[in-house]
Amino acid sequence: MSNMLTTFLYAALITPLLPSLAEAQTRPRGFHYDEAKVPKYTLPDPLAMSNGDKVTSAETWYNKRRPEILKLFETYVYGRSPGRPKEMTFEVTSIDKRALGGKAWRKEVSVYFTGQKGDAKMDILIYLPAGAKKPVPTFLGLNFWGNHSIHPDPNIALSKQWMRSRESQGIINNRATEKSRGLSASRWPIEKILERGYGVATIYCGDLDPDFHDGFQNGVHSLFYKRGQTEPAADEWGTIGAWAWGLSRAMDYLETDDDIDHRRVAVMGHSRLGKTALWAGAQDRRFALVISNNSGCGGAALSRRRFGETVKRINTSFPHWFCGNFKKFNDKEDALPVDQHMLIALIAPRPVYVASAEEDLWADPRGEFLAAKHADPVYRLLGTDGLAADKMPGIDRPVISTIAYHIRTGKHDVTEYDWQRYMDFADKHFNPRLQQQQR
Ligand code: GTR
Repeated sequence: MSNMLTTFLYAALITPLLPSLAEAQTRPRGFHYDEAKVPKYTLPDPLAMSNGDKVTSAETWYNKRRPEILKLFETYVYGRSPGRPKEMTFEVTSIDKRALGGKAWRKEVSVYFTGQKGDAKMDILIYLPAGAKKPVPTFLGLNFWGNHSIHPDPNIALSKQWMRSRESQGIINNRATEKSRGLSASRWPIEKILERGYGVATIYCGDLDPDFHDGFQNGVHSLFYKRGQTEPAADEWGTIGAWAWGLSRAMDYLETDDDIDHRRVAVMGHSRLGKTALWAGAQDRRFALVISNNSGCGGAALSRRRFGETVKRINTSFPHWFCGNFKKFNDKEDALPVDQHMLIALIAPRPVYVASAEEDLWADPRGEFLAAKHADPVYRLLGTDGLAADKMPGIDRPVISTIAYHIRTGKHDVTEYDWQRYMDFADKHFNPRLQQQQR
């Protein structure tokens, strides 16, 4: 075929298909993307006990209702997780005080879950601003493609863990190669974060549990099986539970590191790892601030709206993410004893940021906003300003109160715009005095 003919055929036949292909990826067919199709629903009241008693004091919230909601999420959504293993140890495996051209300190730390050097470990990569007065407030988050993917820095140890192959980006036969360095760098603007005085700590999620369903044989689950147990019980942790558990174990380390201000650690995550950040922040009050970036179904979005991704769909595509009991709510969202606004409420009164993207309808931006909004009564009961917006704000108009929210232009991703807002938010809540001076 002549080149001209090929070009003509491509333009005539293929090009018109491209937007719909892209759309098919971000908006799978057979799901609702239309507000008019959202069914009528009633949300459980975060401030009413399961027996109907109203919660009117902070004391009752902390002593009764919060534990009740936490238990419901453990039993029906993410599963129960173990605590910190007694034998766990840490080892600083590298430290460079002249990293990134002198701008940063880079550390790598291995966390051995059983105290034995071997595969039952995770590796934390840490960057701290070189000139900063230590200890430094820090963003902690899991990454999708290995620590070496967040920056082209050739000195980050290359992950040896299983990861999904992506040949074009240097992940061959489920293993990272040199070519995959920096592959997610656009999602981690390290220099910008360091310039604003924050540190970054990150771990590859696959160190905790590789993201495919193998019946929970790989990953950390099997370290905790009772004699004869071969998989988690229906109310025990799935993969998101294991990832969130890893964030708490990273916090165990951060508490021992004098360079890091462990009272000002923000836990952050995108998409499935945003669901994870919320669950980690909900369970572990050592996280001073929580950020959910485009977390969608099973994250910040209300399940009862069934807008975009649904409970049934997520349990079918990712049978390993949630606990076995969550599958009972496939097509039965109204029977859930919780909805995702109550997950956000568990974080109260600590600052929480929920962020959406305009084109990310699969994650239901309005459902994410509404969950943040319906957590507001709990935040107010506990004496904060909650979410300072009655209606969903316009595109690129962030609302920065104790609950913060934005919907930005663009697609499902983490962008520098998102990070700049998270740092504004952290400045406000971590450095109130600095903020006053700047005004
Ligand atoms: C999608 C999934 C979403 C979201 C996303 C991601 O396939 O349906 O819930 O988690 O993956 O993590 O990128």
